[in-house]
Amino acid sequence: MEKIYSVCGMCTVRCPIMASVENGRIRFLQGNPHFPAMAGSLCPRGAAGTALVNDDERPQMPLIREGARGEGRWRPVSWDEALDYVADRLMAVIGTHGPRGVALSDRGGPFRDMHRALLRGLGSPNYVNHDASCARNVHHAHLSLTGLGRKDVSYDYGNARHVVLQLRNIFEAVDVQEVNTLMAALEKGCKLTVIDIRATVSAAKAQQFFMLRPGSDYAFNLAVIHVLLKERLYDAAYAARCIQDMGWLERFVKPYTPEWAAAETGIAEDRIRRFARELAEAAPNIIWHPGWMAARYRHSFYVCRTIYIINALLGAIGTQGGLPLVNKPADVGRKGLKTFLSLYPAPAEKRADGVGWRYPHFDKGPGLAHLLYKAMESDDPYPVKAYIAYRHDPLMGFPEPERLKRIFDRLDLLVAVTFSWSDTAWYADVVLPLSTYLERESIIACKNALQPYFFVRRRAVAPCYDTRADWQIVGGLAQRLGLPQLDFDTIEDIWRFQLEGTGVSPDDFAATGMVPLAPAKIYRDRDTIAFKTPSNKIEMLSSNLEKHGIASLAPYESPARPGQGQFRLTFGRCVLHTQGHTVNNTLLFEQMPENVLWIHAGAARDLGIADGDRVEVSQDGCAETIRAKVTDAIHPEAVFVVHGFGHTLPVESRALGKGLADNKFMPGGLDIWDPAGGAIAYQEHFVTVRKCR
Ligand SMILES: Nc1nc2c(c(=O)[nH]1)N[C@H]1C(S)=C(S)[C@@H](COP(=O)(O)OP(=O)(O)OC[C@H]3O[C@@H](n4cnc5c(=O)[nH]c(N)nc54)[C@H](O)[C@@H]3O)O[C@H]1N2
Ligand SMILES: Nc1nc2c(c(=O)[nH]1)N[C@H]1C(S)=C(S)[C@@H](COP(=O)(O)OP(=O)(O)OC[C@H]3O[C@@H](n4cnc5c(=O)[nH]c(N)nc54)[C@H](O)[C@@H]3O)O[C@H]1N2
Ligand code: SF4
Ligand SMILES: [Mo]
Repeated sequence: MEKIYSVCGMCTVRCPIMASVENGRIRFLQGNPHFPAMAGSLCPRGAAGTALVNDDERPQMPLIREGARGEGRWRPVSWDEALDYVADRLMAVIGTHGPRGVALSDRGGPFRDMHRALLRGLGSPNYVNHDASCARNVHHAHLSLTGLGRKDVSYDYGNARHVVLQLRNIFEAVDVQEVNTLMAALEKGCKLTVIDIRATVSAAKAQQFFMLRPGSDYAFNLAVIHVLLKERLYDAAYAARCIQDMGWLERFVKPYTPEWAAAETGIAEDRIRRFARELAEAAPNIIWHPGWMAARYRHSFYVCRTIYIINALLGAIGTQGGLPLVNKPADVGRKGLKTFLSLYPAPAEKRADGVGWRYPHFDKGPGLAHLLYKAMESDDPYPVKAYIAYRHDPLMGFPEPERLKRIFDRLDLLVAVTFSWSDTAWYADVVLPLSTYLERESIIACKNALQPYFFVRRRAVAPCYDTRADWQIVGGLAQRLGLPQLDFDTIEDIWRFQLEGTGVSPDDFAATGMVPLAPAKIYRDRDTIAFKTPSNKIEMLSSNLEKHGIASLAPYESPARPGQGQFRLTFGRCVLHTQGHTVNNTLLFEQMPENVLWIHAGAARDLGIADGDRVEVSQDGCAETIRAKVTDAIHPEAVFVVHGFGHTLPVESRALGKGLADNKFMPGGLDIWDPAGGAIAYQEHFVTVRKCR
């Protein structure tokens, strides 16, 4: 049996995997055994990869729209015809509106270099990724304190003594290596505290669980800072060396006492005090996770920022057993991959989403997708008329799908590059079907880590339909658009281009699927770290934010309470599905065909709702039905669903009509976002629930 080392593609974590292949068929998928933290394991979605390959309800050949947008009448075409069609229309848009009239969005991650270079080669600045719907607040919070990105630090669970999860459900929103490392740490005596509005699987594994009133996290965190400063529990030597504006912070948190926070959060003041003291005992080996899907409230940025502040006060940032800095190739004396972006100059044009000029405090890299959509809606600052959704489903991932459709109606060209059907692909003019991750190879990527490494996805089996790998799709477009540097004959040519000067050859990946760039993990000396802020220190008062009129910490505002008979609509992940794109997977559908509505037992009793009843969730004329899960494990002000259900596409026979789509209950949601962190505030919406008759 042949062993192929590759990379899982069932979610964006991209775990290293090993596929056992016999006679061109995959017999078994498992974690790559050369990564000790994988321990050979995969999560259920990773194990269900074969069902994705065998799925005959995914796009199987290039398609061009015949009827109206979203009508679902398609003309199957050859790759040549599809690529000619897209290239011709892109050139037409560029002819009328200039290169800036073209935009591309993707899902972020390590395999973006070629399609980003395609957009740059055309001369457009309008690359965005999905992050405004996910972790942008976390990223900007870290940037404002340390000048470093969210991924410039790692979480050293293996050496931690106390881990805090707030807005983070590690044991269901899974990264396999993280789960395994944290489990091993817990077995060794590391303490776990969970702060959530629901008792999750992570909460069940914790020694301590705080069930907060939804949206009151900022109050909780301010009170913890208050105690750390008042009782002098912070790491004074670290603060003197690395932190700026401690006096200001102390004045800011003075009114935010645990007594005050108790009324806001519902957590007793002595529990908050005791918790702060416990953290200080374990410092600096603590990790208060800054959150991942923190696009929830208008002030979520400040939740993330206070989390990083607490990590800093306890001396954990840059520290072994805390949040040590990752190493990039140059940090370990190695040359990084040659990038395709370097083939073309960065466009001088202003971005359509206003990031970098209208909003100078945001990181320009991936922009903010909702602001791009608003530019498409208004032609302000200029028209954007062609849009490639590359591995991105904004019609499910952003609020207000009907408004977004009207926005997309203003485009001359909407292209979806995807391996599964999605609401966006269904609404597109052209679908360019990507081979599944087991049927395609990727460009080489670099993982910045304590021990950084290069890794690559290899094709385990040949594509079963007329689908293509990214490099073939991008190359085919590039060749037609006058960018021959991006058109390669073979993937090996691409790998050789990327590896130039690194001392690594494509063959070096055969043995384990990766090439380490350092002999072991390297922890940098936390006392010599120069942070990337203007002051080189961790800035409590962010010079970048303050310069642009944004408060480093905003005064606390109490979250709105739901009206009579209403609930705040909250959502998250489950271990069996990835966002909206696995519901139709035969194996995963069998395990979990629909989502349920978590509702507090007391509230349910008042409404006459019993566990398992069908209920109607409604809001201003929008209504959907779903089964109720009646439980004490959720805060009474909230209802909760797993995101990604309520599919409406006739091509997905299994997913069709199962469960409820949370994104439909967010009126005006494209305009409700966090001005300091940039992300959408998805949880500022309320619904009414009643039992179905
Ligand atoms: N199985 C699986 N794993 C995944 C994914 C997946 O789709 N499926 N997706 C990946 C992606 S893209 C992401 S972004 C991550 C997300 O990873 P996480 O952010 O950890 O996951 P979520 O379930 O979105 O949210 C975490 C928790 O926030 C809680 N929460 C909601 N509102 C509040 C609040 O006001 N206060 C507090 N304290 N908690 C609140 C929810 O109850 C939930 O338990 O997961 C990644 N991993
Ligand atoms: N209401 C609500 N909205 C949310 C969330 C929520 O919980 N509730 N969660 C938010 C979060 S955390 C995130 S990350 C976003 C996720 O939303 P998106 O960023 O859109 O990401 P996905 O749904 O994971 O994938 C998008 C599409 O890409 C396709 N695809 C998957 N892998 C690949 C690949 O390797 N290549 C290509 N070309 N296509 C691929 C999938 O089939 C899917 O159709 O949604 C956000 N929006
Ligand atoms: S967490 Fe699961 S689905 Fe995501 S990459 Fe890892 S194995 Fe695959
Ligand atoms: Mo996400």
